[in-house]
Amino acid sequence: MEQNGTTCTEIDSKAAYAMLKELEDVYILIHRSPDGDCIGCGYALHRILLNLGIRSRVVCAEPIPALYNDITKDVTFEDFQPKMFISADVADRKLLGDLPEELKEHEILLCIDHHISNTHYAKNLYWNPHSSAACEVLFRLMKDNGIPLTRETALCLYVGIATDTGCFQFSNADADAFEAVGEIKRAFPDLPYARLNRELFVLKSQGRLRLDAKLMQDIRISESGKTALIYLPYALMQRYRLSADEVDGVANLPMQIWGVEVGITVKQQEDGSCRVSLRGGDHADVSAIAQHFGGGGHVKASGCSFHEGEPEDICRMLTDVSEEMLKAWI
Ligand SMILES: [Mn+2]
Repeated sequence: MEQNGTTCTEIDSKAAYAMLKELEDVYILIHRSPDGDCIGCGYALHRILLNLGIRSRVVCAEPIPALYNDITKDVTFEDFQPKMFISADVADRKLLGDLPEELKEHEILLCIDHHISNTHYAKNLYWNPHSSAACEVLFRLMKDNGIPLTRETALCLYVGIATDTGCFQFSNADADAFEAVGEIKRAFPDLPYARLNRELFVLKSQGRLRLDAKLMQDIRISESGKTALIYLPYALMQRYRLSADEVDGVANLPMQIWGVEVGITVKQQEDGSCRVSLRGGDHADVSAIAQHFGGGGHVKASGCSFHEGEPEDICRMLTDVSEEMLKAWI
């Protein structure tokens, strides 16, 4: 498959590992708005490369939330000058975000991913669009090549799979995902799984709790009761003094209502643009809504961005398209 003149080759786990072994001084790129999956996959790769005697660094355009401190302990090197680039959990080059220009343009040798919407921007792609998480794809690579789990990689992979399955509540939590996590837990039964689950999926700051209350009060539910939308103006984030990562997961709020099939979250950014997160219930394919607006993602979780337009108009367009598409789904 071709994109921008570069040919992308899909490779299997053996070829991917053969490629990893030949790397030298690597930048591991992960996506903007970093989540547990890209962080887990990036740092697990960092550990695997370390064991192969290869120097690497995980690079993200945006700061990695302190919430992930358990898995982001990396080994740093003096005079580290990257020569090669790989990417983890990045479906499209533009999702790398605002990286320095020379990093943005650099050839990416290998992408490890699980997004059906992957644009084949890398030279080689090792992926499985049926996998719950990029971390599950990496788990498969390790298993196929006899790379043993370590405490560090096990924790990274657990965090990634738990994150992308919404702590095993989304439909992507299939037998393969449970099997991977079963193996991880069997190999390292005493890792802090329970504490991490609570920290990643339950605990929130006081500001965040107040924001959730406000958003739930103002939630807009369509006449059919099937589309629910929350709009988060940038000023509201400031009022509650919230950082971008503190509002992570806010997109799951609309899905807490019985009967809602499409949950839409419109987040206004500092520059006035809007980032939209979409969540789907049993019948909806929200990647179709995202694609309609130039975005992409998974069937049950996807997103798109608007660089112009009034938030009110954006909210209305999204709701209208959702309601229209829902007619075909239910
Ligand atoms: Mn992912």
